[in-house]
Amino acid sequence: VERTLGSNDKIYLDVVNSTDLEGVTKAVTRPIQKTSQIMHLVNPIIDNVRKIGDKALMDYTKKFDGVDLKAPVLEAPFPEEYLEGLTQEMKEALDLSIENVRKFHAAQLQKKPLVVTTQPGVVCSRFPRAIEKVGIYIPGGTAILPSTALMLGVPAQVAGCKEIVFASPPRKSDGKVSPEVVYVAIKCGASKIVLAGGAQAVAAMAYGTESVPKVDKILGPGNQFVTAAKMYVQNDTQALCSIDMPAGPSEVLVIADEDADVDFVASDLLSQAEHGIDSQVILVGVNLSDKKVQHIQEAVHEQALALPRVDIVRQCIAHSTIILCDNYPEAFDMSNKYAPEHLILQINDADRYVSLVDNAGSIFVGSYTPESCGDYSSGTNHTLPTYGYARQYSGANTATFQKFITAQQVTSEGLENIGKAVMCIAKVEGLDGHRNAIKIRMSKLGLLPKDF
Ligand code: HSO
Ligand code: ZN
Repeated sequence: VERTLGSNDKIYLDVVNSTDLEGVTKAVTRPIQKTSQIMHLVNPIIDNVRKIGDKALMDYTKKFDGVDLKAPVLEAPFPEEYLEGLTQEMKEALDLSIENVRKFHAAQLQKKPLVVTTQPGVVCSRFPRAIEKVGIYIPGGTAILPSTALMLGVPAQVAGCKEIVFASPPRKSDGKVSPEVVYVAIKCGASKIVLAGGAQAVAAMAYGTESVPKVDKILGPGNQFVTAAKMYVQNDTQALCSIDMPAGPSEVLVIADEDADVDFVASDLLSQAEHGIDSQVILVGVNLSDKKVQHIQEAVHEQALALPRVDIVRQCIAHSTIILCDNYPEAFDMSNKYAPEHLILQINDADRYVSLVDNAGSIFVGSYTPESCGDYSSGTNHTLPTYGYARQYSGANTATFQKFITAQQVTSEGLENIGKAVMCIAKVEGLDGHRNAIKIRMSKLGLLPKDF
């Protein structure tokens, strides 16, 4: 069977051998982020919202979203009419997902205080405190994303954030946000929904306006304008605002072997591909026969044609690749180098291989664990590091909404144990004030060593 390369009519992936270094490099290279290039468009928006406040925010909503609002913020308790159209079935689906995400994230809360006696008389401790005010951005655009609202809203509530603010661009049709997002806002105890999107929504939450509270941290995915605005505000000491993580297009890497179900593999590749034309989709095959590769290609093509977002999928698959490896360690090595946001293992005894994973946002283990489960309902978070940042970032979790404070208590006995070391290091640093703070105490206690 001839290997099929991408063609115009068939929705096929490119196929490269792992020994084809150029082909592999092309397959795993992420698109260049244009954040710095669009800063000049984002800067004036941020400035205006910062200086003028609500009026600027509403002007941008009119300009970019085509909605003429009377007020830019919806306050809790949210009016009943905003839940219009929400079915019982949808409520139950959201309830189940919210509960699973709540369970998993509540289990991440530190139960016992962390207290360590490092030396007799020297007690160190660490305890979490919730970040007081958080802003959660929920994108509008080609798909409504109540799942993003719950993936960030639930952990914020679990962590104990005092104020949770949602922001999402209003719909052109009626100037509202989707009832699913409003429902999640109620379930998470959000106090406000800012009816705005883009850089203007980020600026409003970072600096505050007459009706938008200034928050301490902004989270959530968004387009390049949202990302650029988040990058800007996290570097502005006037905003004093942190962000979740750098964001790039969503991505999946599937590792499959000869026993994998071709329909399952194809469905996982496509569920990622439908996110956007810039999504990254990679299949790493372990010892796949030519016939298997061909069957996967056909399954991708057949399933893609049946998807409403086939046009997006076609463009994404056009730059997606199957990389053929000879063995499992090679496949995992490839995956660790790429550091995918999502890693799906459709291989025999998949759970035995999890220990080989060093870099990934979240792992989907075994053939009955599609990414969709984690995207919505299993309990893990779907806000994950993209763009290779899985090397150093974790996905959103309960600690994302907390900071940790440390404390120490030193007794006279403790001072006797560490005082000399402190004075010694302070001396080499030329910081006599530091040295003195120890010396004064030790000499009052009659503990000062002769040579000090
Ligand atoms: N896979 C996306 C999350 C998502 N999927 C939202 C569906 N809705 C990024 O992790
Ligand atoms: Zn998804």
